[in-house]
Amino acid sequence: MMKLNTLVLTGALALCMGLAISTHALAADAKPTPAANVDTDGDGIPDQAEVVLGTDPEDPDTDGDGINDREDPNPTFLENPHAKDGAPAPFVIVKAQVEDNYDFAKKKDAPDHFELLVKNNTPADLVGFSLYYSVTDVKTGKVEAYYKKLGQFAVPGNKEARIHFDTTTPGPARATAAKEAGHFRANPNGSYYKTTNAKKVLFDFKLDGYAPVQATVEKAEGGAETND
Ligand SMILES: [Ca+2]
Ligand SMILES: [Ca+2]
Ligand SMILES: [Ca+2]
Ligand SMILES: [Ca+2]
Repeated sequence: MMKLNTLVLTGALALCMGLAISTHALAADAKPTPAANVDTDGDGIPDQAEVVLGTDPEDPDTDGDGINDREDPNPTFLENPHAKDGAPAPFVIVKAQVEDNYDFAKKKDAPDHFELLVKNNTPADLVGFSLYYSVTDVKTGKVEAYYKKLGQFAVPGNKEARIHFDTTTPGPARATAAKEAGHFRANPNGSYYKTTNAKKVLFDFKLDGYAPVQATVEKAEGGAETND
């Protein structure tokens, strides 16, 4: 079974790499593309092939399951790793948004992205969150899922905090955006950004040692990748 998966993956990769190379060859006459064979994240898949595969060229493990994109039989899916039980969470999800977002810091509309508003119900700061989320394409039934540990992201005692999954820009702009508190990277080649079909999004948000808290939200057809 592993061998079959590997063969299938290798075939898909060869196809994608072939597409990337032929695209480059066509473009080469008009304008050389020096970045054609660049593998920014070092996972063994060139950036251009990652676009075709639907994986993230700036993340060697797009779905966060610990398996490198090149070795992962399904690089944009994993089962939910969160334990279902545990003590009641000391926070609530106030709001889950997938479109019509508003950047409160910059006081203007932001491009559609995932966003959670979380409220800490205790006086102590909370740190140690992880998020599992799935995106189901209502039209095709295809499901993508991702897992992220949110590192030092903190929700201050008795306060609210926003978490944005909107860092999809490449290169230096990404590095700048990643430094903003509460902003995390999302797969720029995932279905959320690449198709305008309606989506169902499930968030499973967990603080270490506690039961997860879930929220679901539906994204209407159309509107992907554009500002409100
Ligand atoms: Ca790569
Ligand atoms: Ca990658
Ligand atoms: Ca993976
Ligand atoms: Ca996977």
